[in-house]
Amino acid sequence: MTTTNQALLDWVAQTASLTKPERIHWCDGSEAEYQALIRLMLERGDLIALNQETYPDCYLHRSDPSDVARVEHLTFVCTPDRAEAGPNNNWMAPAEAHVKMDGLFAGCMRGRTMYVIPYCMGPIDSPYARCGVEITDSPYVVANMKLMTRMGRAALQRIEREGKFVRGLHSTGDLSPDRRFIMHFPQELLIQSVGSGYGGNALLGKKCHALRIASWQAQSEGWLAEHMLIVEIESPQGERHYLAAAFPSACGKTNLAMLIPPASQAGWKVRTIGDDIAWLHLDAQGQLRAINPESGYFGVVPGTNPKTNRNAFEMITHDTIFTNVAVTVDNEPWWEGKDKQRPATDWRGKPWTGGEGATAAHPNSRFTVAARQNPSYSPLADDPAGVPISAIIFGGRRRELAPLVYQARDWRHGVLVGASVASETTAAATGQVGVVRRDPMAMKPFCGYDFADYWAHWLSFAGKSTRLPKIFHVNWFRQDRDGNFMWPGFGDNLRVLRWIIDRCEGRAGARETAIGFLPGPKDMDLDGLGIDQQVMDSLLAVDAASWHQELTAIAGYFDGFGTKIPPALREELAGVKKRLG
Ligand code: OXD
Ligand code: MN
Repeated sequence: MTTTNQALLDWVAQTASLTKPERIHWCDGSEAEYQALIRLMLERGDLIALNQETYPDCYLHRSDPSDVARVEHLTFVCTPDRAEAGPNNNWMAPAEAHVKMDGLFAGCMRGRTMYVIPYCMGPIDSPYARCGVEITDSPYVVANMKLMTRMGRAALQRIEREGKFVRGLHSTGDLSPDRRFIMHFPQELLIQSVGSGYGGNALLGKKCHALRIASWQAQSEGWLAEHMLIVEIESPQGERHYLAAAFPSACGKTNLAMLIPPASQAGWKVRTIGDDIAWLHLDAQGQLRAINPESGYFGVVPGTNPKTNRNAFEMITHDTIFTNVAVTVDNEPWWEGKDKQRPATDWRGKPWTGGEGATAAHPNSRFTVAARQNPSYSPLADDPAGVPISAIIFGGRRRELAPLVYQARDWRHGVLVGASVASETTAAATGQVGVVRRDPMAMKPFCGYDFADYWAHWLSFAGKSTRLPKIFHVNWFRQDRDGNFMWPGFGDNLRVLRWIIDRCEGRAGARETAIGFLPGPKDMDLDGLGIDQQVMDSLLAVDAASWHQELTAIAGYFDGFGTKIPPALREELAGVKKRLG
């Protein structure tokens, strides 16, 4: 396979002369190609076959132990003007970054195969979809891209028709953390990543293209590229709604997107459109529509079991690549929260001995799987027109303060609600876990430009449509004084989604508070839940003193963006403060 696109041919030739691969392979995206890659990786020891009777076509990849998560401190946005990247991004001047990266890429593919992966983010015929080409020396990356994106021949044909594509150059290099960098050059539509094989750093269609570069493009073209799941909810009467929800990494987007209604919610159906990224466009009628640019899931494994996420549990019993899970004596994958078995080896392949605080599977161990394997997959994930969004939901992992659910007063207030999202950090990125940090719109690691400009862009939608989705905030993670979760979560989150839908339809009650609208005691269906009224009251309480502290923290955070902060956000903040009294 080769191409008629001269720019692509030139770039491949230049890259080959810099990186000096032994051979070049143009990926066609076929099943035969995927199987050949699997065989190659099995031979090289990059993959280990799991129990093929109980887990057919499932494989385990053990990464370098230093390469297990996104590396935010090594991720840069390289714009000519530092102010474009904003205080929310690490910045490097493009010329300096190019010199650094060229040095690291020089000769890095000697003895290796260079794979050229044309891919399409979004349904191949969608006007909202965008193409890219990733060049990599990692067969693991190619196999993952096959599961995660629409890649190969059809994507290349679209690139040849359109002429425009995002370029992504990746090499695992020598996997040294000292020579690991993830660089974005938004003006050049270019990504360069070296020294890591981990999903978020190496599958360049995902975070690098579909969020950082796409958010940049979306700003100038009038759309939104967001860290959001997209879920379809169908009532027993057949009424369908589509919700988009932004939660930080490893805060339950995959579980919410695949929710299984509990027995008490008979007749409700939930289907998944996407679990991580949404591209949102206004259509000619002013309706916000969403596509999922991905076609697979790169999900967190620990905690997955039939109670938390039966769909995911079933989906990963075949044709799945596991990364950094433990293994049982029967050669089955194992992770904390799976079942009562004891693993034989841990994620590094060492005999499992247990020990205080140790986990057998890495806390950020992952599954990679094609979306079509999900029992709750919605065929609308392939609809070129996307789905109409009724509500946008923001949320974070917060032990305290943030109530179970509240509704923003309007779009402008909703932008403040999104901009002030804070959440406890998780193992999805290297660094300390469990520390509350601001993660506006769950985009802290992914917004490709200055957050102040990004919020202004969000605010601008108010002037473009009168039919915008309603905006909500949820928090499934409130804990009592003994550290127990107060809300059951998982399937029962449907009760909250139903209140949200009913609010959108103007048929659910609410009480107005300083921070927005909250359900009153009778406004949510709690039948069969057996939750104490007192617990519900504290889940839905708005404590003025704590909120005053929060507002001060948000104002302080905004100060970090200087005079660029949109005045509307300051006004909204002042409004909440005034209402709190
Ligand atoms: C992810 C992440 O992998 O957000 O989706 O880290
Ligand atoms: Mn994510």
